[in-house]
Amino acid sequence: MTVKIAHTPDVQKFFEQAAGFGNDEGSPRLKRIVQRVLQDTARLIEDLEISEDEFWLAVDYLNRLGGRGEAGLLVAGLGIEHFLDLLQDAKDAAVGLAGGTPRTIEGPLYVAGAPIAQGETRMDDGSEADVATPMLLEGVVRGPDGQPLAGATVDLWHANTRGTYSFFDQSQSEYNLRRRIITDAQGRYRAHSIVPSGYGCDPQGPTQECLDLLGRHGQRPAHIHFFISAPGHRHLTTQINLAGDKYLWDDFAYATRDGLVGEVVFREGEQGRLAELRFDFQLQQALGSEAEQRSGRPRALQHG
Ligand code: MBD
Ligand code: FE
Repeated sequence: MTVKIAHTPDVQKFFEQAAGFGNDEGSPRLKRIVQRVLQDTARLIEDLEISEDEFWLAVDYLNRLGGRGEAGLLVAGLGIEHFLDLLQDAKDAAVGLAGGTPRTIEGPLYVAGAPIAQGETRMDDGSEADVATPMLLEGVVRGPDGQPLAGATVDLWHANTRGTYSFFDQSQSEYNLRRRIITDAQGRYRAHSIVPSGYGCDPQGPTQECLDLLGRHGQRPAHIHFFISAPGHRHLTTQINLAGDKYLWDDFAYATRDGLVGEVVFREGEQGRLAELRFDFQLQQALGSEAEQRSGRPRALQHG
């Protein structure tokens, strides 16, 4: 026998009350969202006959997830961050907005305020010189009609050879492998860095704990993140995912997309093996000044 009460007027009224509908304070928007969360949670509990043990395990899980700062990692791993891209793509298609480099997820590991360089810069601090392959990463940022954009900001970040990111990995130097490069008069950016390794979720962390129960791994292919922006143009959040990586099309965060695969070419330089990666970006026109900005997602050192 299944007993259900979530749909009854009494319970609906109760959730409205809990969501603050009975007062004139607070945020109407948040009230609407919380009411919906309560309704949907109640329906989920009834429909899947969630036991008390399951419910309290989930509450404890959220505590542990937040305690480890992994909420942003879990939403990436469950594909919700990718869903936001699919939804924005569909909204764009519905109004005929197309063209340019595809967007893909930001991920949880951006840090604001990276050093700014004009045209060209080195990104690595040299600490992995004995194990890393040097990488020359360069390309052109173009506008909708293909003309190069001078003065565009290429804000890029990537992992080291162990797949970890500075700031979150406290053993790395400040802003290691994080830079903002302003494109030169020909729209070019050039970074001297190292070939990154793929990221893996902390095997001991709550995100991997969930993925284990889903029978999934928590690995990403080697990749490089980008925010690209220029006055009058639509902000682009994207990544280059590296061809040849075992996880290229088996990314736990579903970030790899057609048009975002980078081919690293290896050659023998004077100092040994050198990797070269060329990747151009194309921005759309901004339809309003809002479109020039990245999302308002809270980020590390955003207000620093
Ligand atoms: C990453 O480096 C990343 O890019 C994403 C999306 C999730 C976890 C780690
Ligand atoms: Fe990443």
